[in-house]
Amino acid sequence: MSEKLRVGVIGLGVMGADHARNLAAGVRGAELAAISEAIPERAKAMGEELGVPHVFTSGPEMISSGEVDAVIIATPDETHADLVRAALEADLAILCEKPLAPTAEEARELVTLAEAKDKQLMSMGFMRRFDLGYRALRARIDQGVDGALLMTHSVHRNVSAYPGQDSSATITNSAVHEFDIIPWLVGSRITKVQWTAGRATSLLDTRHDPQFVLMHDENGALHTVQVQVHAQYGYDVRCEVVSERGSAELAAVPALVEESPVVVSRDLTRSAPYPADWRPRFADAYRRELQAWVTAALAGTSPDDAASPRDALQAALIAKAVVDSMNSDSAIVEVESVDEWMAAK
Ligand code: ISE
Repeated sequence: MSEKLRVGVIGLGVMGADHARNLAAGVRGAELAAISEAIPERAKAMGEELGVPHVFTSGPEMISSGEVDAVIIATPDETHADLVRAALEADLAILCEKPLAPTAEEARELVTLAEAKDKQLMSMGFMRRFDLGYRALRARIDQGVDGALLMTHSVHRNVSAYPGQDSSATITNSAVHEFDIIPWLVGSRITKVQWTAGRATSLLDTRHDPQFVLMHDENGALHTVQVQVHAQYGYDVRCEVVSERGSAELAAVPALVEESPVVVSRDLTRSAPYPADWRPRFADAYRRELQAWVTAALAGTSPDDAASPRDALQAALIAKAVVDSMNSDSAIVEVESVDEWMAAK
């Protein structure tokens, strides 16, 4: 491996373009060595904008080119599994945006492949683990300053729903972030879940919105998740941790300091902006995630804090159980443990 980690970004949609820009802006120990994008004009334009040495229109070609030590996979969801397989075979370090694979069966095969490697070089892009707010909540729970944990309450709202998706996508694409972060936060496995929904917004006819999920962990704590993908007013992620002697929550929308460093009070109103989507909200987390992944890859490992392929599979198994509950009249559904799922064939 050269002195710097030569990183290639595959897929230049919104997430891939952000990762490429972050790398070009400077991540210690890394260089943006290559980009790949199926739309040639987009690949060329970004190659010129960022001065990237190698521009590809095929991810597999980049992977086998010998020009990169590491890849970020940010292509459309259904292409992740094949690219992960190819990158694992080429012994590259991998940072893959969720999901790992379209089904839990395919994810099992990829986890097996990833874990068979001598070096664990693969992380999944569950960036909330690098958000300072979630990290502070986790540290507080670990220290036990508020006594035993009883409940958590999460809210996850998007401005407008992606077109062409149904109600289950709210669970597998959006709530899956809570299915990753809550067990990580509280250090306990989710054992059973129940989906429910009430009155739906009249502004969306492609899926039920909002939706509500109840989860139980193996310590008996209860976790509620309210997801609303067509909330209109702003991108809003909240989390409150309720313990015996107190409660702690993420501070209100971390001010979009660069764009709007002030809260304005005027005309009997105090107002602060909301981000339009998750990228400004988690911009700092994305940068920290990238830096941790690069530093670990240079040391021949992956960051302890990042979600592993096995963690991503566990979050997908929770999502699967929630969708089963949705499809069975809000039944309470047991969540398969990832260890049992891996052992079963
Ligand atoms: C999107 O795909 C993401 O991954 C965002 O982080 C999440 O907040 C949003 O709900 C998803 O649609």
